[in-house]
Amino acid sequence: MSHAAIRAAVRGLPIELPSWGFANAGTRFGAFPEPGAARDVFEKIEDASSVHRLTGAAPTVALHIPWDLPPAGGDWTTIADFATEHGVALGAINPNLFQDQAYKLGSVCNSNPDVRAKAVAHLVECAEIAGIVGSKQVAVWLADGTNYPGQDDLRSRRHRLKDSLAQGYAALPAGVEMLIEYKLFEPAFYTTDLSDWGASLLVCQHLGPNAKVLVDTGHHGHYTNIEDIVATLLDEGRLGGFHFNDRRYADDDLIVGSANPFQLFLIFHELINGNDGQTAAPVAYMLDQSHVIEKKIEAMVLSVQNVQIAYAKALLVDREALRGFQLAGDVMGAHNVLRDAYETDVRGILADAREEVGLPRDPIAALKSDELVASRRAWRLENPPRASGGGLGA
Ligand SMILES: [Mn+2]
Repeated sequence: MSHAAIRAAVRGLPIELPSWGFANAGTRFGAFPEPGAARDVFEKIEDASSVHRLTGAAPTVALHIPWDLPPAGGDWTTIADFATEHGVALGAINPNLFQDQAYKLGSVCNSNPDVRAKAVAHLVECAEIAGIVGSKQVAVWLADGTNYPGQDDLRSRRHRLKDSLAQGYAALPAGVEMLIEYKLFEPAFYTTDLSDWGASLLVCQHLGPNAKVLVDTGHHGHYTNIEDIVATLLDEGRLGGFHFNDRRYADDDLIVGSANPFQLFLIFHELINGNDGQTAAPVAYMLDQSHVIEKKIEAMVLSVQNVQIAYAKALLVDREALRGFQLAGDVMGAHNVLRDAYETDVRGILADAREEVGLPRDPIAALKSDELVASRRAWRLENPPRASGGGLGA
């Protein structure tokens, strides 16, 4: 593929930023606030818009309800308008079905019908918010599961799961998808009600065509072949999108491409293969990262760049040569086609892709001297937030 085609394809890949990645977060061991970090939905949108202004690649920001709420007297239109004024739009709406005290033993799978009704009402609320702000997805992740054998009846939980999610699905506005995320374990440590891609796919098939699987790259067991899952889901028409992040041991929410960039490259190779061989499949590309010790905006800019690097390398794969080697049974020939692409330094191509449309060649260097980002940080140190915020560890 020509470098011009690669530059155009990379510029055409929208990467959604998570509002929660800009706020002060922590682990259960402690939190280390970054002075001037975003405290409310307005400030998160400001910071996301900075990443988009510097990279040109992050036009939407995902919201998490109720970590992101309009201020008293405001409504969701206020938030959507604020985003528009800052050159971005609102992306996936993420319900929170894990933090309320009522969810101690689960949300949509809880044996208590009152708790399930509360969880369903929240799903319906998030579907309505998606309709108001123009979101294309409601992205559902459940903390539901059990910690001990015998704690609950597994098949009953499964029936509750399908029944509850069907009620949320029925509330989706036209054109809005429900993305169903899975996670092997944590916070539940014995069973998880949606523990892998197969469990999510079965639920999606039960719900209907607008339910699709959301692959969070941090939510698998060690050595799981994520690119193989991607190829399968894409082939079944049920790949809804990604929550990109990276990890070494478990769901660490580290910067995507920091620990295993080769895996990210192979995922993009399948996304191009499963589409038209020219561009990655049009699914939702979202980051899901929570930065504890990183500088938050810089971490997002680097994440965007890492995704673009993986994509550009996958675009470099000589697919015609690859097919030839595969059909000829030339194992090493085929493997070397992928290696050649992966070993290519694409940073110059990406810098050219930015410069061509008036963006900084080096967005991180530009960020470090950005006056608007600095002035916003200074303002936050002197003024109270404009809305209530919150989030894990905040
Ligand atoms: Mn996720």
